[in-house]
Amino acid sequence: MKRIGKRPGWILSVLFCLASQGLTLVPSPQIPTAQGASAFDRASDALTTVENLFKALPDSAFENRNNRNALLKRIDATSAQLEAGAYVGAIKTLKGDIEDKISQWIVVSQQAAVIDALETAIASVICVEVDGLVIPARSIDLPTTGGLVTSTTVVRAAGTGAAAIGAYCKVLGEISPVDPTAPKIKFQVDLPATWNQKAMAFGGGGFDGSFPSVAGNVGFGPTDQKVPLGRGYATFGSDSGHQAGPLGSQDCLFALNDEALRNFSVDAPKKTHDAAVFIINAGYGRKPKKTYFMGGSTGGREALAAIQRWPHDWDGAIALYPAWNDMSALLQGQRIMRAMAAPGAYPNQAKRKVLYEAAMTACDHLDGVADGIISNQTACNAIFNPEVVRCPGGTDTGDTCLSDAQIAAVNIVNTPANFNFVMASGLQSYPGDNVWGADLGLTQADAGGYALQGFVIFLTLGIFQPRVPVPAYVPYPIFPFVEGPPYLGPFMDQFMKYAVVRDATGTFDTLSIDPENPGPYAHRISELSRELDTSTDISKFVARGGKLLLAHGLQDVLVSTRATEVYWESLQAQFGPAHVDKFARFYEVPGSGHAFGGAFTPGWDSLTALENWVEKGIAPKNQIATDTAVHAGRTRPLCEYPTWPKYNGSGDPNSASSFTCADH
Ligand SMILES: [Ca+2]
Repeated sequence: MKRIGKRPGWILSVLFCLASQGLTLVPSPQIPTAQGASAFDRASDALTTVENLFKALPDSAFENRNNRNALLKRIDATSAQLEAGAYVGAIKTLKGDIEDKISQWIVVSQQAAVIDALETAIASVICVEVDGLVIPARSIDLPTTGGLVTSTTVVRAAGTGAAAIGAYCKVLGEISPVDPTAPKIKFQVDLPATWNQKAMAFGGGGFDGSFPSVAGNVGFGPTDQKVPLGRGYATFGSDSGHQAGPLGSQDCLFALNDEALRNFSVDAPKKTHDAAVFIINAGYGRKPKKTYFMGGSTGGREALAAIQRWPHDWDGAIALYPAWNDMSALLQGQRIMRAMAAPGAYPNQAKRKVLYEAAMTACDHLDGVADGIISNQTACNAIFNPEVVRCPGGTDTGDTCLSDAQIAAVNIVNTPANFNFVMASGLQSYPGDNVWGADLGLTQADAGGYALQGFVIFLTLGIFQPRVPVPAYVPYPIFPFVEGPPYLGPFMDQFMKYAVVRDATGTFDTLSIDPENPGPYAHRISELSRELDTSTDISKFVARGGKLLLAHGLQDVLVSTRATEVYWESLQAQFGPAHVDKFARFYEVPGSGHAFGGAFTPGWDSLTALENWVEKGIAPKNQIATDTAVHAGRTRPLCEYPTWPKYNGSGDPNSASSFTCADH
C-alpha cells in the first residue's frame, strides 16, 4: 500500500501488542487522536494497521496461501479510494467487503484479532467524520447558540463475553447557551464501529452535573448480557447543562442561573438528543432507526419528561425509580430532613438495624417465605407498628430501641407530604416511602457485607444528623465511598438556597422552610413545579407506538415507590387498563432500595424486553430478575404491579420458578 503522511506511534504499539501477545489484541483502551493529523492521515493509518496485521499473520492463519494476497489487494483498492479523497466510508466499505472472507479464509483462532483491527480502523474513521464538527443552532430544536465536537478518541475493543465492548469512537462535545453567563451543556456520544443503527440516551442522577456512564450498563441491568454500547448502540448522555463542584450530584449552585436551571429541569435531554443525532448522522451517514431513553431517579424523570414533551424523538423508554414529580419529591425530602434534624430524632445505624429486624420479623414471612425479602409490602404497611421497638418510657435508652422522637421521625418518612398551597403542576401531595423493612443505611456488616453498601448509606440516612450548615463528607473506610449526612441533607439545602430562595451568599437557614406551608416561597416553588413535575400525559408517544418499562425498588426511601404507583394509576385513569397493557409495564422489585439494596438488587434484561416489544411486537411477560447483591444468583419473577412474588409453599426459594405473581 502506498501512503502519504506521518505514522503516529500508536500503530507501532498495536503491532507490538500483536507480536507480543501472539496476535491477541490486548485491551489498551484509549488511543488519543493525533492532534493536527489530517483526516486522510488518520484513515490511512487505520488502514495501514489492518494491512500490517494481514502481513504479520503466519501462513498457518490462512486457509489458503492465495487468501492473504487477495486480502492485501482489497486493501490496496481501499487505499486507492483514500488517495482519491474517498476516505469517508472507505474503510467501512472494506470491512463489509471482507468480513465474509475473514470467516472463510482465515483460521478461526485468528479471526478475532483481524476483526479487532478492522473495528479499530473503522472507529478511527468515524472519529475522522465527526472530529471538530460544528453543530448548527438550527439543528437543535430549542434555543441555543449551537454546539461543537471538542474531542474524539478511538477506544479499542475490550472485555470478553457479557463485558465485551467493541471498538468505538468516544466523542465529547458541548452546546452553547443563549445567555452568555450560563454554563454550557457538555455531553458524550459513543459511536461503535459495528453499529446496530440504534441509539440509546442515558439519563443522569440527583442534580446531574457530570456525565452518566454511557459506556456502562442500564440501571437494574443484567450482568450476563452486554451493555448497550457492547450491543452496538450509539449511546449518549450529558451533564444536563452544568459542571458540578465537589458536592457532585448534590451541587445545585447552577440554579442561580435561569437557563441552567431550565436545562436541568427539562431542556437538556432534548438539546442533547438533537446534538447527538446530528453527530450520529455525521458519523454513520444516517440517523438511528430506533432511539431509546434509559434513566434512573432523575434520569427516570428525564426519560418520562422526554417521551412526554418530545414524543417523536423516542421509540421506547426504561424509566427506573423515576423522580417524575420532582418538585413534589423534593418537598417530601425537605419534610423528612426537618424531621431527622429535630433534637434526638436521628436514628443511628444500630437503631436502624433494630427497626429493620423488627420489620423483617413481622413482615418477611407474609409472602410465604422468610428469605430476607419483604415482597408483600402492602400487608407489611398494614400491620407493622414501630412502637414494637420503642424504648421503655419513650426516652432514648440506648442502641436497642427507638425513642419517641426517633419513631416520630421514621413515621414522617412513612407518611405523605400535603401541600397547603397551590402547585402549578396540579400535584398537591407526595406519598410517604415504604420505610418498614427498608435499609436506611445499615453498616456494611449488618447488610451482609454488601459490596455497594457504601452507596446505600450515602443515598439514605448517612451517618451524621442533618443540620444547617450541612456537615462535610469524610472518607469512608470502604473506598471509594464517603460518609456524611443523609443524601437529602445537602441536596435539600442546596436546592432551597439556590433554586427557591436564590440566595447567592448561601447563608440562608434552609431548614426553616416548611415544605407544606412555605409562606413567602410558595409562589416560587409552584413555578418550579411547572417543569420539575412531569405530566403523565404521554398520549402522543403512545400513539406512535412508543413502549415504556417502569421499575422501582419496593423499599426505596429516596424516591418513593408509591409515587411511581401514582404515575401508573394516572396512566390507568387516562388510557384504561386494557390500553395501558399495550404500551407499558410497571414492576416493583422487592428487597431493592434506590438503585441498590443488599437484600436484592435486580439484574434484569430490560433492554431486550424493550427491543422485542418495540421492534418485534412481542410484549414482555414472565420477566425474571437475578439478584446481583449479597445473594447473587438467586432469581425472582418480576411481577407486574400490583402483583408481587408469592412463594408457592414448596420448591427452591432461590429460584423464580418457586414463586407466583399474586395480589393477595
Ligand atoms: Ca419474604
